[in-house]
Amino acid sequence: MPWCIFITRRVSYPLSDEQVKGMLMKYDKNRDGRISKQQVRLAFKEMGLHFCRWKAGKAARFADKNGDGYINEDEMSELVHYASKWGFRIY
Ligand SMILES: [Ca+2]
Repeated sequence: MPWCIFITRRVSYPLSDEQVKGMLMKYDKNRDGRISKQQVRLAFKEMGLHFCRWKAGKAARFADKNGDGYINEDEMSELVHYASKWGFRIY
């Protein structure tokens, strides 16, 4: 089954895993080194990527290895890896 994904804005510059993580970490407003699943969705949306809600939730659950409801820096690596499988190109 194809991923339900809408690319609304062209990302015209190459992004490394670290840059994507950096963009996600901007949403870590209280700087505790982790972001909520809701913030992950917001981050991808502002990067020009829209996922159907349950798909984004599935990705966040996949990445949230310790099940605390937040994505920390280690788990973010999983998320970036998972995102690349959606056809979100990371150079
Ligand atoms: Ca977690």
